[in-house]
Amino acid sequence: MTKPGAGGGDLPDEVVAAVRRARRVLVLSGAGMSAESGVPTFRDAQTGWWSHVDPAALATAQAWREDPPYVWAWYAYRIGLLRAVEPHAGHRALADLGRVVDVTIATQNVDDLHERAGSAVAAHLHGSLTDLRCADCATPYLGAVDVPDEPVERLLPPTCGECGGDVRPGVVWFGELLPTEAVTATEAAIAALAPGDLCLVVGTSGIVYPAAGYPAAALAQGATVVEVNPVESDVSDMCHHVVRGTAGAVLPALVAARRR
Ligand code: BV8
Ligand code: ZN
Repeated sequence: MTKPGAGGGDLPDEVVAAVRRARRVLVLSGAGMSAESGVPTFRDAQTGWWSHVDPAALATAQAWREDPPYVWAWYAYRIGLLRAVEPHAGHRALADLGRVVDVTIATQNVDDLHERAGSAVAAHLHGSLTDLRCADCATPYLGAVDVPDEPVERLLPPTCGECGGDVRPGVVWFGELLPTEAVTATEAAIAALAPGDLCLVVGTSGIVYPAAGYPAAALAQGATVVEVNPVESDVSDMCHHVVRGTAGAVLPALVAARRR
């Protein structure tokens, strides 16, 4: 069922055939999709300043309640990082594919790299880093965000203009519900899949639910499920094919092979 594959070069024939015949493509992307743009993944060793923290321990409402400046410092650092990075060839390949076939992207990522490459994103399942809002009254915060040049241990979050509350990132923390519109859009995209369509599972460890359950739902619709990930994940075994390579190498090769 699963086939090793190298970087972008020798894609399994069945994977090329699958992308050629698909009328609809659902892309389920995770942090590995952004890795080659320079955005650290969630569970690979955290690079730099935050190598001493467990992101999952910081991405909780409890951590925020206990120490908003500590949690905000981490998100401000990530907002600053995002300002300095660009989409890579894999993001652009998906945008190219979306111009010739019906591509729906449901991402766990809180960055805007798919959009900046030209893709429409149907669902940000875990929210968006730069959708800031008041933690108390939920008023969107559109003001300036000071980002330290160097990561700092603590940083006062911006203040809500309506109620004076702390401003929080618009991401979904562990224990929080996913945005209804994101779940609805993803479930509708899965329901629209038919045999012969394709689900690309790109750069996710397949650990976080309910997002990690979507590849199985696509499989149940009869879609061909293909994983693009340099290493095995928790969803590899359920995929029809796996291409052991990076998003930045495999996706351009896959989209180019479709054209041939
Ligand atoms: C919820 C935003 C209701 C914040 C994140 C069953 C059902 C429902 C919920 C649960 C359940 N069981 C447990 C739960 C609770 C929890 C959960 O799933 N816990 C896990 C740890 C077991 N889920 C929730 O709390 C969700 N809420 O369901 O509400 C509820 C509530 C309580 C109890 C029950 C129900 C909310 C989850 C959202 C959490 N927020 N992020 C932020 O960004 O700071 S999750 C976080 O992990 C990121 O968003 C990330 O996207 C996500 C998943 O990680 P991945 O994207 O997979 O990234 P990771 O680093 O893990 O892996 C990277 C992969 O890329 C690797 O495989 C690597 O090999 C690969 N890679 C590396 N380089 C490349 C590459 N691939 C390709 N190319 C490369 N170059
Ligand atoms: Zn407020």
